Amino acid sequence: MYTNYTEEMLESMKNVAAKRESNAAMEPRRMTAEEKDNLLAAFHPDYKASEFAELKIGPNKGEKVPVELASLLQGKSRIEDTEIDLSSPDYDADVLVIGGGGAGSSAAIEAHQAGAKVLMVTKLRIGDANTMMAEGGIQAADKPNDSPAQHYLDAFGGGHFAAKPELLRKLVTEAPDAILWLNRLGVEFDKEPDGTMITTHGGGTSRKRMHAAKDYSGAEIMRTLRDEVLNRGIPVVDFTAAIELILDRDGKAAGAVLLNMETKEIRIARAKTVVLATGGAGRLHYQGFPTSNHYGATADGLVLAYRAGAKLLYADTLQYHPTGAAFPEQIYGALVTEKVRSLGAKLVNRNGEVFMHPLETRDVCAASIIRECGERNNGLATPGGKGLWLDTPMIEFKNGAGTIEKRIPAMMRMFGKYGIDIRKEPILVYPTLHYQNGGIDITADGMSGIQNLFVAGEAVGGIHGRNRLMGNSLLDIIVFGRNAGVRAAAAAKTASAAPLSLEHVKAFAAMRRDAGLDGAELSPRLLPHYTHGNPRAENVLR
Ligand code: MEZ
Repeated sequence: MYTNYTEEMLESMKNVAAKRESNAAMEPRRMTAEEKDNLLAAFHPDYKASEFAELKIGPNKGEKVPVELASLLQGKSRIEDTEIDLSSPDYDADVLVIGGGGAGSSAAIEAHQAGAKVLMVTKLRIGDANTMMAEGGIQAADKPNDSPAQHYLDAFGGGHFAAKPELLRKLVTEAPDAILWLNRLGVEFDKEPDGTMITTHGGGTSRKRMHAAKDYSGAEIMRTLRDEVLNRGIPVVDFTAAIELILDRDGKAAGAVLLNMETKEIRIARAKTVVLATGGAGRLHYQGFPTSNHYGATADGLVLAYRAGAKLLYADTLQYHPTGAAFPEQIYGALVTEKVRSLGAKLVNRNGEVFMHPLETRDVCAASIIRECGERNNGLATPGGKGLWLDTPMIEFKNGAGTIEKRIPAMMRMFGKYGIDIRKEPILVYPTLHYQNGGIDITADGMSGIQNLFVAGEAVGGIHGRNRLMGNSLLDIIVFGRNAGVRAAAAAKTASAAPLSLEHVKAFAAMRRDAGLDGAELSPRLLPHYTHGNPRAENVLR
């Protein structure tokens, strides 16, 4: 047993153990739509008006986004005071892919498959991305009792009916093929001895359609995609961030200004088309939340695209994963996969009481935990704040000994490192910043408002509406990553070769001055402040 539990935790664990049997047997009721609406309005961080600021310039002028994001979107370009020579680019490609995660890799593979000369640039290394950190699985309606239409209804409702229908339709209809593609590339999905895919529920799903590789599904997918990119010989320039997009004189995307993260040298990449796959924003720590995200998740793509004139959609909505690790403090904010609840663990307060259905959608579940720990004062103090129990021993109580080691070994290991045996002890959890629901507005062909600028993965807004269901992100990086690669390669065939330009950067700087936005915040941020801009700072490369 972990030795640093507080007295309060030890006492409370006795309540949890005493009620485990009766809690395991009960089926908590689902909240009504009205209860959910009231709960969200009162407790979900997206509704905390003081944490949002109105944009004063740019395509979304007048709309509200988190204060940290507003500051970056309206920030000062890293090249504002530098003369950039565009006359002899360092790299030339048909398709420039910015970002080395799952979406960028899928795009690179498909563009290469279509015959394009592809170049991938990535701020850290290929695979240092949120894809690698995804755990619980990827959704696809490929079982006889399910259908893409059913998948659509679940995701549309879960996203508060705000998803762009054409994007969500594409997501769910192309999901079965995404699984086949990954399977063919070599992803080791969990299967029955006869080869049938094992599928489970996630929050808000009406059918079991979560395909997983134990609880390291993202790492398994990323491993496979990375191998494919490297085996194809696609050039990958790592430790190299895009710090501005380059347009051509006609306003079409035509490359990027790059920064070597180690030497700080500037490089120029010219391309016929660009795929932006820069991921999310967890490392901006909105509202002071910890995060389950990779160190590179600093919303760079949103900044670059916004400055170049692309519109954002739902940039005011974030996902707080209900179960971040709240204790011990060494793993504060790390993801405790929803699969733990899919396998039967319930959320329990300090008195050992089940206070909600464990598979409500994420926004509802997170808000409910925040209420339980806050207004209702039924949480426990942790070094980082508060938390309440996720009763993991209930999994084996319901499904038999050995289930945890077989189905969620990464969770067992993460807590086991600190002497916590999740088969015997419940774990403390609290919401952690997990996902950027909003992002760059795209059409179903993956193109942003800027011609020849394609976007894929977490940098896109609108696929999921205002809340995303578990497993639909690993899915969207594949569906929209592949799509962006195919479309970008096709568009590259007819792209004209107009001269390169950074006039939009100058124009944006002028807008900032006119709006009195003279703050010195340099953007994109590239890495969180606490790494001091050093990609080799401790833990950044894990
Ligand atoms: O889609 C996700 O965010 C996911 C699968 C997370 C998890 O809980 O494992």
